[in-house]
Amino acid sequence: PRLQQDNAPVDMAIGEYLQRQPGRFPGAGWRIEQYLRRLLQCGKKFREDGGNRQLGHEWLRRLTFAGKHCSILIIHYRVSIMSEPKRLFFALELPAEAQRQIVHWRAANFAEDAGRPVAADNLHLTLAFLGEVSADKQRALAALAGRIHQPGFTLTLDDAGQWLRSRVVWLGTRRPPRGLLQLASLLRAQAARSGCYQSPQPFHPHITLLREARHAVPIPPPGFSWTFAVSEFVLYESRFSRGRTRYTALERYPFNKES
Ligand code: 3AM
Repeated sequence: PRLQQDNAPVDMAIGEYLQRQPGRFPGAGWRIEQYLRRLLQCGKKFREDGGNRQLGHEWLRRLTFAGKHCSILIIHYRVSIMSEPKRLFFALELPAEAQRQIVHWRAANFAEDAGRPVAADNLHLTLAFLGEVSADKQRALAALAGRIHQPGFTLTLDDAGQWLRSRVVWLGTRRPPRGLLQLASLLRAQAARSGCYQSPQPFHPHITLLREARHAVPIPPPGFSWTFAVSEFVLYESRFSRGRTRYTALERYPFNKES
């Protein structure tokens, strides 16, 4: 086999494998894990070094070994991920500039001990929470979402508050656009019909800013506002790993351009 400087697909599969919690594969799993870690390091060094021959040969030797002995494990791992239920929700993403400004505003207006701040790139407006969803159900829900046709809308975030019961401080809108309410209501109805439990509480569009806000915190007086155009909604996966929640966009659904 030829030495290739770019072996991204292999690195990606191994990287993903290593991200999983240790102990998923009993027996020789941890040995293979150590081996793969060294393999990744070796490939990284080889690339950084601009193709040093000796490193390259070591990497190739390790890759060949991994190819023989680890590919079955990696395939098992991939299949197990694909068939695991995922925690999903539909939401609106915030433009990067709005995220930046909101995080800045939050830092200036809330005490550090007010609650646990949601990371900037995790800020979102939930439309429908789906819960743990199998691959089949995900396909069905994604197909239904893909059939939604509606024009985009403009969202103004000019309201804030706290829910003591769920311990969150949120940012919202005083006049929710009709398009937003329609979209959430449709996604929730589709979710409910597909067997995803939907909370009976009315939809209150909000962006969670702080979690674990146990005590009442002073809410900044009106006067703040962010306005942006919303041109799509997103299906997100929520994963908890290494002590933090990560949201990954799985599919994007652009609104109709015209109107
Ligand atoms: O947009 P926020 O942060 O309010 O609270 C969870 C988060 O909403 C909510 O779904 C969003 C993405 O995780 N969520 C989590 N579990 C839920 C549940 N059982 C839930 N919403 C309703 N029911």
